[in-house]
Amino acid sequence: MAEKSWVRMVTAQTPTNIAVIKYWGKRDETLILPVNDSISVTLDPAHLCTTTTVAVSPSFDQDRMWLNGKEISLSGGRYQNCLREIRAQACDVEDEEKGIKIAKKDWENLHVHVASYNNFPTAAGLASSAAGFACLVFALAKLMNAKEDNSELSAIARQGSGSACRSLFGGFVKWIMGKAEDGSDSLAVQLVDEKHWDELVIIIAVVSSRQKETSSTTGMRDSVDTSLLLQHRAKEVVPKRIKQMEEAIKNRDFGSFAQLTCADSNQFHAVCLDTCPPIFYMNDTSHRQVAYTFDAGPNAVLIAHNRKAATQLLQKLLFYFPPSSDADLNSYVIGDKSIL
Ligand code: 2P0
Repeated sequence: MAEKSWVRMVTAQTPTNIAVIKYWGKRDETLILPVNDSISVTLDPAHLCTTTTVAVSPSFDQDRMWLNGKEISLSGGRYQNCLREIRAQACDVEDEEKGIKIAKKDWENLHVHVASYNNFPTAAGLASSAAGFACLVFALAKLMNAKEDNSELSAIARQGSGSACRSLFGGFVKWIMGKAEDGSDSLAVQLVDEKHWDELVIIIAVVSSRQKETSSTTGMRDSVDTSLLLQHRAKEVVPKRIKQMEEAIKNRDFGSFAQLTCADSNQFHAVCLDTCPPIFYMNDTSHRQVAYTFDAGPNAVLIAHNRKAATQLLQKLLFYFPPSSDADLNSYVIGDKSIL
């Protein structure tokens, strides 16, 4: 390695994803292994994404991270697991332009600094951890010249936050729950890319950007411990639904797609109600929306068939819930899959 003055930096941008067949419940809390497969659609990075810059320098004496400009601790197990796993994959780096040479074995003693920004509310049920951990792992992989493909990286991002594994790909993505005890086969695969169904338009009606009261981690732990409906859902319902959803996506069958998406959102919230103590992710405004799918927060994710349908829907939403006159409804975020 050369002298102490150099810094190597990489910046990456990763969009969030919205599940249409939901992940809810872990069979292993440390490795973050789910009780069922899930399927999501990755949003347009222009609207909901995390931008992360990672830097390495021999002058850094510890790993540090800033989220939206505020320093956060990296001591938690999830960050530590991601950092350890990605360091294990680090390779030689040679940047001739800057005169930087890092040997594989040097990575053990080098520290990283991470600066990450979300362009949307953090932890309001808009999957900020999904974009965040996916982006962190992807950026570190580039920084450290790791050779893993996106599916292999997804298995590392999964250990930061389950839903993060699905943000390593655009288009429609499946997180395969896997069978292995070490979690090596619990990873994401792309079902179809963003061009396959590019007329779909996703509208997110932000009814609250406040931090949610029950974190997904705590909520799903309580559901696994107490909800019988969750057991039934994971074993009987989701496996069939995954097959039907894959078929609907492949055939661009909007009727089946919408029916499955709504049914799965409803069942996910039914599991939350079946949990002891019950979890309420939707508020009164959410119930007044014409909703397609709700995540672990009150915001409605509406998926329109095409631009024309989206325009009509947005006109109605703006008429009935104008952002300025309803304090509980702040804004609409429009994700146009066609420009993913
Ligand atoms: C999903 N959600 O499939 C489901 C639907 C929320 C409702 O994945 O504990 O933040 O970090 O693995 O990934 C949110 O859970 O939870 C989530 P952890 P995560 O998108």
